[in-house]
Amino acid sequence: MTLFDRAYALFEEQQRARGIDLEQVKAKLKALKVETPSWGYGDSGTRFKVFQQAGVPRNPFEKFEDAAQVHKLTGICPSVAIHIPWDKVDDYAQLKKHAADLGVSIGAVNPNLFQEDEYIFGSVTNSNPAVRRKATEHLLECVEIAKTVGSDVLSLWFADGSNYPGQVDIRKRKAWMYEALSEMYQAMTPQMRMLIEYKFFEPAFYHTDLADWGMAFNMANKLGPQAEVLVDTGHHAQGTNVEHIVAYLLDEKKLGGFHFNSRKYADDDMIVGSHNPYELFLIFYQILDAAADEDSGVRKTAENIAYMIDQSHNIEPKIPAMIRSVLNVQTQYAKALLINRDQVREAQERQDVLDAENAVREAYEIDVTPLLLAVREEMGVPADPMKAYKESGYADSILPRGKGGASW
Ligand code: PSV
Ligand code: MN
Repeated sequence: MTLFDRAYALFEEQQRARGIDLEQVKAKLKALKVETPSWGYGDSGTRFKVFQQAGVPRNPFEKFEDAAQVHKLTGICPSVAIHIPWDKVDDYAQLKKHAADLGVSIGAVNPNLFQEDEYIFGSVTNSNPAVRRKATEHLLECVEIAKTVGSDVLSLWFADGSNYPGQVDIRKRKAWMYEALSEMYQAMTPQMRMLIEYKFFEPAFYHTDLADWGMAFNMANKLGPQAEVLVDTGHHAQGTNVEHIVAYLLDEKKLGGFHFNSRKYADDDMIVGSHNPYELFLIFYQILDAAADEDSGVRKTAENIAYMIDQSHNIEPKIPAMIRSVLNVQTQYAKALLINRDQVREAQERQDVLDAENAVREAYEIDVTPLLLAVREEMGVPADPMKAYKESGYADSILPRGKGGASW
C-alpha cells in the first residue's frame, strides 16, 4: 500500500464514521464544471496602470489556447466565456471550431457596453434614443453570436449609472433597461438563458441602474423564466451576507450563475478563495442544501448553476493564477460536500446553536487533500496541477508572442 493509498483509506474511514458516502462525493466532484473567462488571460490592470506581461495572447484564438491548458490540467474547465467586442472575430464558427480542436467550447457570451465613447452617459439607459438603439442592437448581435457558437448563456452586466444627484431620471432609466432587455429576451431561443448581473457601484459612483440582487431579481421576474440572476461575489458592500442572497435566489428558482472572485475592499477581482475561503464554502453549503430540497424546481435551479470565474490577474502570471482559482473553487466545493446536513438539521430542530454551527464548520476544517488526489487520479489529470503547469514548459513556449497582447 502506498502512502497515498493509506492516507485515502484513513480519510474514507473517518468520513464513513461521520456518515459521509465518499463515492457520491467523488461523483459530484467529477461533475463540477467551472468556466474560465477569456479576459482573464489578457493584460489587465487598474485605472492607474495596465501592466503588459510577456506571452499574453494576442487574439481570441490564443486566449482559447491558454484556457485549454487550464482544462487539460484540472479537467473541470471545458468552457470559456467570451466578451464582445473584446473577442470579436470575423468568423465565429471558426472560433468555435478552434475551441473544439483544443478540447474546449465557447461558454457564456458577454455583451460589452462600456468601452465606447458614446456610452459615457450610459448604454441601454442613455437618454439619447440613438445610443439606446445602438446598445440594444449589440445585445441582439450577441444573441446571434451565441446561436452561431452554440452557447445558451448570455451574461449581462451594465456599467450604466450616474455620478451626481439630479444627473439623470432614475425611473426613466429603469424603464429603458426593461425595454432593451425584453427586446433581447424575445430574440433568444428557448434553450437560452439570460443571466443578469448587478453591481452596487463603479464606474458610476452615485447610482447604478442594476445596483443589487433585488433589482436584478425584479428584472428577471418581469422578463420571464429564461432570465435569472448572476451573482458576482465581488459586487457587494462590505459585510454583505452573500450566502444569504444565494439561498434566497435559489429558493425563488432565480439563481442562474456566479462570477467567482475574491475581494477585500470592493470589486477587487482577485483569485477566488484567496481572501475569504469560508464565504465560498458557505455559498456551496447553501447550493448543496438546495440541491437536496424536496421542491424539484429548487433542486433543478441548484443543478443548473453556471459557475464562472471573473477575475483579472494584474501582478501574477495569468495561466497559473487561473489554475489556482479553479483549484480553490474545487477545494471549497469538496469541503462543503463533507457537511453532514442531517446532523445540521437535527441540531437546528433542537435549536442547539453551537451544535448546528459546529456541524457546518467541522467540514470546513477537514483536510481534503487525499480526496482531491483520489479524484484527480480517477479523472486522469495531474495530482498537482500547479506543479504540472510549471513543469510543462507551456509558459516558455508562449514567450515568442512577446509583450503587448490583448488587454481587457
Ligand atoms: C464588472 O465589474 C464585471 O464583473 C462584469 O462581469 C464584466 O463583464 C466583467 O467584470 C469585466 O471584467
Ligand atoms: Mn462579473
